[in-house]
Amino acid sequence: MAAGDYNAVRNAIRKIIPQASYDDGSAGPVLVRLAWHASGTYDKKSGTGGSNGATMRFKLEAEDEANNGLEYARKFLDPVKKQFPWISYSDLWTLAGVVAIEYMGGPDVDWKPGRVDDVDEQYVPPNGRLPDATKGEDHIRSVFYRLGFNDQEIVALSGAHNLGRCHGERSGFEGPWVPMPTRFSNTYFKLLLRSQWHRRKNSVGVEQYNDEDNELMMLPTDMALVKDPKFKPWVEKYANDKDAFYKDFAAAFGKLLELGVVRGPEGKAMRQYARAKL
Ligand code: DDH
Repeated sequence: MAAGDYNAVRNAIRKIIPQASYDDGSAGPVLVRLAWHASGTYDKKSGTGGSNGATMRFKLEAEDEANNGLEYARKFLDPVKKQFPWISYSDLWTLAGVVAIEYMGGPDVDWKPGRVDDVDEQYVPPNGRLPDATKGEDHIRSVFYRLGFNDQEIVALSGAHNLGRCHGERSGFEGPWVPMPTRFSNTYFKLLLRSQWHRRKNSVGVEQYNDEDNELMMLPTDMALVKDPKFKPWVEKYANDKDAFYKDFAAAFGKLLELGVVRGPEGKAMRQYARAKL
């Protein structure tokens, strides 16, 4: 297969998404989370972090507790990397998130190749840059403003919680947000507004919000989106206007994957350049 045939890589990623014995039968949600956590370490002031360099390959970042469970996503992608050794991990992880979103019925997200892996451990960003689900709106803003997002983009990105579930042994939280966690939709926003949510301790003693039947859940940070007067209008908008959500999600997710990726004249990302600015 010719180097640079990203359509062939996309097809190979699609093939590994159905995983009969994993979660809800799909690797899709955890692949989206890998792309997000690989990118969400960015710090706009220092130019450090971000998807370029795939620094989650190194122990320090892999063991950030926010990344618990993402080893599944990385392992699902191993055969694709073997089949296409020319693609960088950083391009593969971000592309996999984009392909998974499309596969699950979500919008097409613009994606550009060119990320490079030729970095060592000194480029690993410090642990603790990813959001902590036990916190509230101030924390959410401090993380996402550091990435360069505004309130509207924060709410749009949070709509990724239409996908997947929480795993007690990974994060301490338990359960899915929506009844069909492998279909992209705006159900998460509708549920945030419409259901009655009860603050309860789950089976491992962590406080979360559950519906009456304990089937669906929300994190404290999810509830902050309907509590905060600036976030809430966006939740309402996306609950009522699926097309606006898809469009805004695609734009914000595409922007997320580009954070810290500074491309040179040939399209290759330049890690040295970003570092020289520190
Ligand atoms: Fe998330 N997320 N996320 N999330 N996330 C979890 C699962 C998934 C937070 C915490 C958690 C985004 C924002 C936030 C996905 C995508 C995105 C889990 C459960 C926690 C906890 C992990 C586990 O137990 O396996 C917090 C806090 C925030 C925040 O904004 C404050 C964003 C922006 C995205 C995105 O993709 C754009 C996805 C997908 C999952 C489901 C993973 C899975 O394995 O299933």
